[in-house]
Amino acid sequence: MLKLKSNLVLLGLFLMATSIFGQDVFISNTENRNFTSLNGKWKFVLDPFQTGGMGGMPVYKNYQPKDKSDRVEYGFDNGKNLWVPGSWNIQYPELTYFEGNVWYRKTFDKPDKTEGKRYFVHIGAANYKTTVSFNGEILGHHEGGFTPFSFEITDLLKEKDNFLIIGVDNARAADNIPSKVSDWFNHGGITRDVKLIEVPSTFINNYFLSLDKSTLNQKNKTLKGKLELTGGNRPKTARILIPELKLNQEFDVSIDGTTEFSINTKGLELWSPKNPKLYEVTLVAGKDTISDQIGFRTIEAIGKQLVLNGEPIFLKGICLHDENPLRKDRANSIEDAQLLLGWAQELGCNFLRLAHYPHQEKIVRLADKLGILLWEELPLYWGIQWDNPEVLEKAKKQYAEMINRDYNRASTIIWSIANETASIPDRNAFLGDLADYIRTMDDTRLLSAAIKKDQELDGHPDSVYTYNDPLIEKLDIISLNEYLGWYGGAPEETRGKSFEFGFEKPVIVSEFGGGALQGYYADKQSRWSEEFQEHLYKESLAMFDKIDGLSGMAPWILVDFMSPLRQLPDVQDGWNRKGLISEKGQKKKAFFVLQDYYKKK
Ligand code: GCB
Repeated sequence: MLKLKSNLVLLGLFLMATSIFGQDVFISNTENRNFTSLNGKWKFVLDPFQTGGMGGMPVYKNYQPKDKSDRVEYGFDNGKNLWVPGSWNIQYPELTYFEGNVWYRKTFDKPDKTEGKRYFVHIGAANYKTTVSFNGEILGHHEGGFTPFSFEITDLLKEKDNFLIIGVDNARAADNIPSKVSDWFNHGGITRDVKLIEVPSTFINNYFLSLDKSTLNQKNKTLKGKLELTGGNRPKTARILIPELKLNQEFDVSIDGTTEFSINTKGLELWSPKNPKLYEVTLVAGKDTISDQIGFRTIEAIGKQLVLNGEPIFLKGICLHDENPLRKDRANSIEDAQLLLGWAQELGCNFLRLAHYPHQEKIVRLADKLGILLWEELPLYWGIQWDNPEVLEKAKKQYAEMINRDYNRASTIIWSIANETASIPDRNAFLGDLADYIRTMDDTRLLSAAIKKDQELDGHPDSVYTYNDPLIEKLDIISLNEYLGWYGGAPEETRGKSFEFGFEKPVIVSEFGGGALQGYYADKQSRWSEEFQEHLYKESLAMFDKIDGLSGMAPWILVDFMSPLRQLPDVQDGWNRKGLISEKGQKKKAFFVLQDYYKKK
């Protein structure tokens, strides 16, 4: 017994270790690289008590009994499969509410022609804590359920029977991001694509291209860029090609692997919702070549106006979760992205708030193609441990992963740093620090946070709503979540209200709304009826429309979404019903109210 216990403690310590073999290199634009998909069926072993080993044996070692007398108390071979990418909760009824650890295993042979190549396992997202091992060695760990990461396996790759074992733990914890309680389903597992990426020994792991703001009004605009190279033997020069602009320019590579450059363009067309112009851009460094489709634009907050490419713009938006309600799974394919963006376009949107965590990269890329502006955020949501410096470090790391992934997407114009967080000194310090950090990484977007008035839960006594959260000082846009008419008060009470802000900044209504069960028709006073929601939308839009400096809206929310917090029988049944579309894809009456408002805007 004692032996077993100490083995488990050792195992725990070992699992805590940082990367041993794997190099945790951030690799962007994986879709346009050479890769083998590792999606599909993976064998799994359930580990509800998160021990990492059964019978004292680490699961990642993939032990098999040597002979008939040997004791091994787990086994992948005769076990069941989980589909990757996908939430485990929807794949077996007994996993519906499972929160704990699951070990996934995939076996594969060495790809052909590996000479001079490096191999990385890239995971689009796994919720929430991940341990990645390969051929019995721990490569490293990752925390955060929505951002990508990769580990190198080059030195461990064998001709035959390689095994990749990934432990994913979705247990909620107070020091996680999000923290213990959130209003969405805690889909566990490897929820996005897994790829085996092949690159030359020295390769371009990331690059950052944008329009130099100061040249917006010039005829010949400048692009600024940064290139990151990984590996020894760096080339002395690299090259950028944009054939449509007749551009083929060489620049010097600096010794540390990170190179900054700028290039002059002639006749550059700007990206905008009306003209989502993307250029084919190719970067070449040594033996590596990578291509991407990139748009160029500027976004600014000037006084109370939001200004895109020098022109004021109104954001006709809606909030969205990264879930396909028809499959009850995390969205993880281009078809899922098309479904959601198709609905948003039908509503008349030019803007989406991707709530409350980084959505799949495919939706961001599709928004680039369709000309839909985006707000992206991390789940810095209810109950975050603001006084915990480790949580701040996690937030910075996850933010860096999101920026590294989406920096080159013209559609993303806003990074939001928090949702509905009370203004207390620890929170202000935490978010202030995070805002400064984000600005050091990216000066091509605006910062915001969804602010909520503290007194909302006590009803809505004031006729003038004043927003003076000190956090706004750090932000470019004031965004507010306001549920008058749903949480406290009746929809008609919106009539006497007005808004005041202690800051000269553009305003976005980042949430408002109310629940309705699609197909339940009654009078407009009846909660949960489509008429109630319709009435609430009419009243709320009239109230918000009067805001001086109103630059956009993103009501809550496009589609009903899964949430364990919502258990009202026959109405919610595990779904947050504030969608304008039901989980079966049927539009509610309020959909048309918003559609009409956007048509006239
Ligand atoms: C909010 C939250 C959102 C919830 C929503 C609601 O303020 O930001 O995550 O789902 O309200 O439905 O109550």
